[in-house]
Amino acid sequence: MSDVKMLNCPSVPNMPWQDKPSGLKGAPIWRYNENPIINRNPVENVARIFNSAVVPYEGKFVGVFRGEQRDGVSFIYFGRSDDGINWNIDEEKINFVDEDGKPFQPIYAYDPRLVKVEDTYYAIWCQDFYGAAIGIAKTTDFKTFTRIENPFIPFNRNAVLFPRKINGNYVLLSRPSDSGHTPFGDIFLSESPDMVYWGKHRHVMGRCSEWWESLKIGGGAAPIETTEGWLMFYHGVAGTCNGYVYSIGGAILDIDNPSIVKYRCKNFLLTPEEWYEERGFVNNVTFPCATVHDPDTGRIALYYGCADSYVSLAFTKVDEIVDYIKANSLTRNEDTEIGKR
Ligand code: BMA
Repeated sequence: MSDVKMLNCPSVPNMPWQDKPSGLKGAPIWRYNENPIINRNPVENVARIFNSAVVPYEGKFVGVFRGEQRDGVSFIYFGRSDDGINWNIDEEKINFVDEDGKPFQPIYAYDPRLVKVEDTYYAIWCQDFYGAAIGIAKTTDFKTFTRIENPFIPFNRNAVLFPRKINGNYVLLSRPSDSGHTPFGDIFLSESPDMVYWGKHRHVMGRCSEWWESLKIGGGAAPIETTEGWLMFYHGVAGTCNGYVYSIGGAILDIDNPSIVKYRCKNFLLTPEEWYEERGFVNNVTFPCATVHDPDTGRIALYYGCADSYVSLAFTKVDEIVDYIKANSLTRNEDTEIGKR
C-alpha cells in the first residue's frame, strides 16, 4: 500500500466508520451494513430525502438535505447528528434570506452540497433561474443562511466548491446542462476572486467510452486534498434501454491546476447493486454528494443518494482508493490538457 495522505483538513476522530468486510471484490469501497441511513418519510411533510451533504461541525455533524415534499417538489432542509448516521431533520425547509436580509425561497431546490472554505460554509444546489441553474447560500452558524447571487446563467447543475482557494481564487466545478433530464454533460471548472464574478472557465473531463459513464458525468463530493492531488468522487451515467443508471466514479486532479486530470478510474467505484440503490422512486441511482474524512486515520465516509429515495454511507481509505484509481487509470488528451480552447 502506498503512503497517500490527506492534506489541509481537520481531524474527525468520531466520524462514522466500519472496517472493510472480508471477501470484498472490485474497488476498495464498502457499504455501511445498516444502509440506508435515512429512510422514506423521515419527517412530517417530506416523502423522501436523498442526494444530500454533511460536514463535521463543533464535534458533531450537520447537513443540508434534499427533501422531496408530498407534492413532489424538492427543497433544502437542515439536519443535525451526533454520530453522522442518525439524523434529526427539521420539519420546515430552510428559510433563506437574501443579502438585504429579506426572505428568499427558490421555486425548487435540489442536490445540495455543503463545503467549508476558510470560516464560511457554502450550500450549493440546483434551482430555477428561468431554467435549471446553480444556487448558493452562505452561513457561519447554521441559523442564518444568506443566499448570494447565482454564479452562472442557466442551464447548469452539480456545482461543487473546492474546500480552499487555489492560486488565490475560489474554484467551482459544474456541469452545463439543459433544463430536463439532460442526455449529455461534462465537468467544467470556474474561478472567482470573490464568489460573485466567475471566469477562467476550463474543461475538466468529459463523458467517455467506458459504458458506465458514456452518457454524462457530474461533480459529486467536494474534492479531498491529498499528497497525490485532489481526490474527486463524481457520478457517471449510462443510458440503457431501461433508463439512466447512475454510478460513482473516482479521479485525481492536479493540486495547482485542477482542470488537469492526473488519474481517472476506468471502472466505476460503486454501482447500483443493493435493493435501496436498484429500487426506489427512480431505480438504479447512486449519487455521491459529500464525504466526511479524517487525515489521522485516512478514513473516508462517502454519503450518497440512492434511487432518489434514501441516503446511504460507504467507506474507503485514502491510500487504498487512490492506489485503485491509479492502478486502473485511463486518461485521454481531453482529461490531461488544461481544458482551455
Ligand atoms: C438527475 C438529478 C438527480 C437525480 C438523478 C436521477 O438529473 O435530478 O437529483 O438523482 O437525475 O433521477
